[in-house]
Amino acid sequence: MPPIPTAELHLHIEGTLEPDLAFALAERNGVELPYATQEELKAAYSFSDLQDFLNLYYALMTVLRTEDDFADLTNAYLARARAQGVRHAEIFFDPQAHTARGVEIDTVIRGITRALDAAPETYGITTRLIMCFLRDESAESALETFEAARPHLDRIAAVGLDSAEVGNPPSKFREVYALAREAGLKCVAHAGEEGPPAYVWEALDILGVDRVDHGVRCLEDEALVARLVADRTPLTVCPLSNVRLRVVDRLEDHPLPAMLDAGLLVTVNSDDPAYFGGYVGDNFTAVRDALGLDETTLRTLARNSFEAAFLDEGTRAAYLKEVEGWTR
Ligand code: ES4
Ligand code: ZN
Repeated sequence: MPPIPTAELHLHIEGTLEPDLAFALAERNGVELPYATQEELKAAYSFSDLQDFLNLYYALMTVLRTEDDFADLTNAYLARARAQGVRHAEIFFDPQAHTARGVEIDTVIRGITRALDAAPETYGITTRLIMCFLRDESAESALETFEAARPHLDRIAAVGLDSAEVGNPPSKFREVYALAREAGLKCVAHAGEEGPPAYVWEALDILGVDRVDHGVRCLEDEALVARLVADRTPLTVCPLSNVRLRVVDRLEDHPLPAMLDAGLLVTVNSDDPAYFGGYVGDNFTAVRDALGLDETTLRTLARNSFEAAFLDEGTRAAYLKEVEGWTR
């Protein structure tokens, strides 16, 4: 059975760092990891919440130091994504997680874009790059990061907001989002993962986001659901992530069917696939099996991903045709 063609819209490139590549890069760069073996590292992949995961995520990415490292990481993701049906990927990166430890933003962007530039030919995948601000860092740091990225804005499609949500509402980043919009960038933000519906309202009304990342907690607020449906604001849902970070207890309890029933423009994505047990095709298979989704629903989810993508209309139409042509 060929995988269903999809666009992946919620994917942290640092979250694709698999244990084998992490150890290889640690060796190559002379970085000491606090784990002796891959088995010892893998034992740390049981998370109690978002912060618990973020601690490992930031610790492991210290092996990423050179332009080649970022290109290798990105190529490894693209190869796996292609095997799982991804035709278009909109990829987050966290510049502050690298600049804070002395890796220049130019190094990060050059490495990632080297792989992305070759991706249509090498993997048959089109891409966009989304620069995220760490919401647990200051608003000033986000502004500095945006200015440091200015020479590269032609390579950046959108800005996003990630890291520890609770206590760091979208309103904190009003200014940098205004600058991003002035510069012609699209805007997205993580909201309503661990944080309350009020954070989703702020992302919409204060940041003016074009998509909401996660957003699963919107279901707690009827008026918010009505707003998201009326505006057709896409939500990039990450089912396996939600289970691993204990946003939901079990995949069988995931609100994805309720979100679809409410008329929300929902997509399925992998978030940090090296940490959460699967890439986008694995997420599709898991929700199909746990939630009993039929072929029509899977096709709707795939169609939604291309509707929600930052694509020109010709390319979008071509991808939608691929979805209609897919047979299990
Ligand atoms: C993230 Cl799952 C998740 N949530 C918020 N920030 C993140 N950064 C990487 N993965
Ligand atoms: Zn995420």
